[in-house]
Amino acid sequence: MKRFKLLFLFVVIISALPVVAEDGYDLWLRYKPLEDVRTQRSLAKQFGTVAVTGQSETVNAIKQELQLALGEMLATDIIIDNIWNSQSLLIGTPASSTQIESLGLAEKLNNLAADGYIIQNVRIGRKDVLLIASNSDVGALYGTFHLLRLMQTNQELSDLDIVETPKHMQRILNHWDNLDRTVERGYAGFSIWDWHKLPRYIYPQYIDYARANASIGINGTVLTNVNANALVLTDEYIDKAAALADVFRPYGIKVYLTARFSAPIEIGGLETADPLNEEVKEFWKQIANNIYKKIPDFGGFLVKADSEGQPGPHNYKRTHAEGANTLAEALEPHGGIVMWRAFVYSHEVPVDRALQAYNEFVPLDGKFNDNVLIQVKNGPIDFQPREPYHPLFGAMPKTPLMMEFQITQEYLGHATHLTYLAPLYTENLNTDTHIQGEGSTVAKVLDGTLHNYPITAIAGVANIGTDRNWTGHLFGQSNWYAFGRLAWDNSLSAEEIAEEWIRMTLSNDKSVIEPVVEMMMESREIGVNYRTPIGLHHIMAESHHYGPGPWVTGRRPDWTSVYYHNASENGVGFDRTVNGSNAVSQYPEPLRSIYNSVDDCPEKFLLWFHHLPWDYEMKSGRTLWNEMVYKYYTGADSVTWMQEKWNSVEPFIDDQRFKHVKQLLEMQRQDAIWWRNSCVLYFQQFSKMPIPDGFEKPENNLEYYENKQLKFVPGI
Ligand code: GCW
Repeated sequence: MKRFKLLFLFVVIISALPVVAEDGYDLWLRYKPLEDVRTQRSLAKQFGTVAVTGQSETVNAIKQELQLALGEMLATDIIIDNIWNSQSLLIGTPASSTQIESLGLAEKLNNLAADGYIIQNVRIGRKDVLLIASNSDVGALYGTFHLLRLMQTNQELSDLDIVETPKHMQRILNHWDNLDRTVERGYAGFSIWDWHKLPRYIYPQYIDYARANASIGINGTVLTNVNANALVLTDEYIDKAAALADVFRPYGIKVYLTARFSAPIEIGGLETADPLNEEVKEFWKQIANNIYKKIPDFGGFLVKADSEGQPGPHNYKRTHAEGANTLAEALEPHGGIVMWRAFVYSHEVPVDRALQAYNEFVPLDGKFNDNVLIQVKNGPIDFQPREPYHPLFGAMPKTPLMMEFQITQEYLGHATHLTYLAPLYTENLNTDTHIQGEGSTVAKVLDGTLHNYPITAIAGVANIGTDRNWTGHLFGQSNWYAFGRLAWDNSLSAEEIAEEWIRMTLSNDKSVIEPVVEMMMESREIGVNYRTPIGLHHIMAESHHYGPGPWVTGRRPDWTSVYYHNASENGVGFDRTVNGSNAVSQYPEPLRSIYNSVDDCPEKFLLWFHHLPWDYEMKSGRTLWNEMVYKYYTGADSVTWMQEKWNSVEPFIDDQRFKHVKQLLEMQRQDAIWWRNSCVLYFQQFSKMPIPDGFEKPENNLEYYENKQLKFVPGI
């Protein structure tokens, strides 16, 4: 009884202690001591000794993670053995453990894709054992992280029968990092790759980067910007990339590089980069040989060609297929792949930019070598707060298409605004293309279900930098996390991922989970509403893309806002119907007809596909103008609602992270009003209609907003 009282007192004291300050460096791998003391004790007994079978660097990584994680969460020393010796936790492969082999799991494991795993309660002899098994050590590492996640999120560990298999073979981060350590569209400091000090100096951060990625199943990283520098293909830089590859290898992560198409000229001393030229082909083979000598498991090349000034095969009147295949041939003997981007559009081509990638690539279906994937952005323009899905998905059955999502928030408030992107990702992945009847989602194109792609892949443009918390905004971490989780399992919901992340990153307390899930789940729609409601797009400020810029005009129409919103006294919106640019024709039926019809088109895409008069009647009964005003105002007001949600968690989390987010939310509120006022005043010139009663009037005039120029915005 006395002991019980003491324990009770202890618990009270512990919970009354202030929450310790955290700087966010640990991401979702914080491994806090389990709050429930009883569970902690019993798990300490169960997992105090562990068997991790096998011998490899990956097995060592598993052991290190367990030492750290179990040690912290269970507040005890952890003893890890190489062989099973009646421990209650067994991790390994049938090849490394006779016990695992004898459990008859071969069929189950063989049915999984590479690096899939199972977590099961089994009996070995008379012993109840929690088993994590895979056919590969990396799979066992993934399973280990899964178990740790279950513990971090307070899940029950009995009766487990978990079977996990990744939905995409390659799950890749794209770093738009330059060799001088600036990061294009990077808002979290400089590049974490210190090219100058590599290969001799390895930061501990590189290992933590690998751990974080492995914990969510990411298995590839493109180290360099798609606006590429050919230098990275020289021996000096290959050595540097090789040093990173060595750090990442135990965590199952392959290194990729961007290949500048004109490299044969720039570093090869040739006069041409024509992909059909024999010397050029030889150059690429030589580069590939050099790389594989130093990085035997090198993943391959990512290429941006004939796009925004990057050189490409068009310079030599060759097709994208001819360009990609030359690189693919060089990589093929080594097992590498080419990820060739479909983000191409030309200012010389006078057609709607949204049409160009499809027009360029669909005729090339079937013409790419087997180790080429086409990497397609989620929407046909460019990572806008909302876009319909890219019509290439589903239109190239003979060519593996991979997704490119943007994790960094180029158009969604950089590292200043809180925007949880999983709702954007899932909206896109779950869109039904109907190409093979109902249920033909974009996700099923990507994961190979529909066209049986021999390679499947998904990429996300990273938001990582040297900031102590990696992503600038604490909630930027949730986007990295969500990308990885969806890359592994495209059937997860944005909400369940949010909850997982909150539990691991902030707290398991429902006073935190509930308001923060709500806030995260609404945040993207709120961001759409105060920037580009009802299908508006590309109306942000020039070059840095942070603030509003509906007034942007310029020499190159497809880089201006006026081209995209097309506002005049007659109305607003981009006519992409059959009477306009006919972009609708690139979508399969019934989507083509749905998008083409002003009545059927979802209102979230209305001004993407239609040009409509200001008094057009919306489903709400409001005029288009009033609806637009309503969206801008509710969007901006909702940031205050987010602030209230966040304020409510103050008692439950540490001061440092609380204040960090609180300050950023206040900036976001002010910026949202800036967006709202700018856009409403700008469009009002054309609608000539009043801001309806009940909405406060903008405090400044349009001229004020047009003159508001930010200087030195990072990430350009
Ligand atoms: O979104 C645009 C960006 C460019 C980027 C380009 C691309 C890397 O504004 O900064 O360049 O897309 O995806 O290639």
